[in-house]
Amino acid sequence: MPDPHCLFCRIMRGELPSKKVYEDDHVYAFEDLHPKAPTHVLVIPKKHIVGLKEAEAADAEVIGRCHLVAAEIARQRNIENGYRTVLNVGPESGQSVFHFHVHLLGGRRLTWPPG
Ligand code: DGP
Repeated sequence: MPDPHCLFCRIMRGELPSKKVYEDDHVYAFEDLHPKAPTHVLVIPKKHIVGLKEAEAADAEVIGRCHLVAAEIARQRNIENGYRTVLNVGPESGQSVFHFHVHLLGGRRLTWPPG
């Protein structure tokens, strides 16, 4: 069920503006408001899932779909020489929005390990 108060549910429903990159029946992708790389896209399931640690077995398919959408966006943007998909899990990792999202970061050299 969508959460009426969730920021990303509201973005996905078009109640708040976003720069849409991709949409299908299960997944929505949009430009991050505060990009950390030339490509910084957020890929979210339309189902409200709080985060990876709250995900259930039934969410496996849509979590996989989110990653495959990220890979397709990277292909279209010609950043396949090096990009990163990131899940921040829990407040101490930097998760600030509690609707599962894959960060797709690329278009510049990425350092390892992330901070
Ligand atoms: P995280 O810190 O992993 O929970 O990532 C949340 C991301 O969401 C962060 O990179 C900034 C982005 N963000 C927060 N609010 C908005 C918004 O209103 N619109 C868009 N496009 N991105 C947002």
